[in-house]
Amino acid sequence: RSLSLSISAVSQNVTTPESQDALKRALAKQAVGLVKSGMVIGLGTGSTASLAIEELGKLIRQGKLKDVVAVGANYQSRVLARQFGVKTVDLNDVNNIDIAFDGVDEVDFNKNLLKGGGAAHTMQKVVDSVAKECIILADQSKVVHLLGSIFPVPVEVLPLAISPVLRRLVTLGGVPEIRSALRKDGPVITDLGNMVVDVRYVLISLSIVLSPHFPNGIPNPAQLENSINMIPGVVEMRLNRIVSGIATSVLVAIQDGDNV
Ligand code: ABF
Repeated sequence: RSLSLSISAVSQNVTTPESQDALKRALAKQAVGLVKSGMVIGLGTGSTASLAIEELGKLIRQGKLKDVVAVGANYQSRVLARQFGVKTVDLNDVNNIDIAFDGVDEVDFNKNLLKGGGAAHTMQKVVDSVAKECIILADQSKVVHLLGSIFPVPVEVLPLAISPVLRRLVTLGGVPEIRSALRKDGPVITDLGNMVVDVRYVLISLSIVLSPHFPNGIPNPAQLENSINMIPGVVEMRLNRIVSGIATSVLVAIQDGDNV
């Protein structure tokens, strides 16, 4: 199994669930190997970031790392950190974060990120943006030419503003859908008390039928991010998951023999 420090070619999307788990574990170990004693670490969410928290805990328990504290981006990462013996502090208690680790749903070749599958993207973006170095952990299935190829764009919205925001998202060419809880008995509510709207761009998809050469996805993520963030009721610009310009490096795990 090999690890690459940069994105250099095309994802083949051939990862099986078992090999994907192994790639995530390899990413977690590689990332945690960068931590030094005394550092403040930012902890993201999702299965890959969770493995990094577990691996960080192992090094601390083995005495290989001392005086490391961590800032969790949400309840899940803070609970996991305690479970694995990583001391947590509040973001407001530290002056800076040395390294933040975070997962991703899609990453393009310009390090644009599509995040928010776990509805924790708001604080993830704050924590990632405070860090001197933000390392995004991506197995090869996450690499795309254009963001939005697979996942919709999540937008965190003030509950009392949900209807006008939905209308504005439609005028921007999207097909918005309020994210429901698993058992469909209500909307997903974020750690911050807001709702999440997942937006698909059907016109872009339809254009594939009309012209097979038209790219599938969002051609200009930064522009779309800005447009969405201008909508009153979208919880400021850090609440959608297209996080342009934050990742300082992307670790991509590649299965031996695959071309990514
Ligand atoms: C978080 O976890 C989210 O922003 C993203 O949606 C997800 C990544 O998933 P995983 O690491 O479980 O594949 O980082």
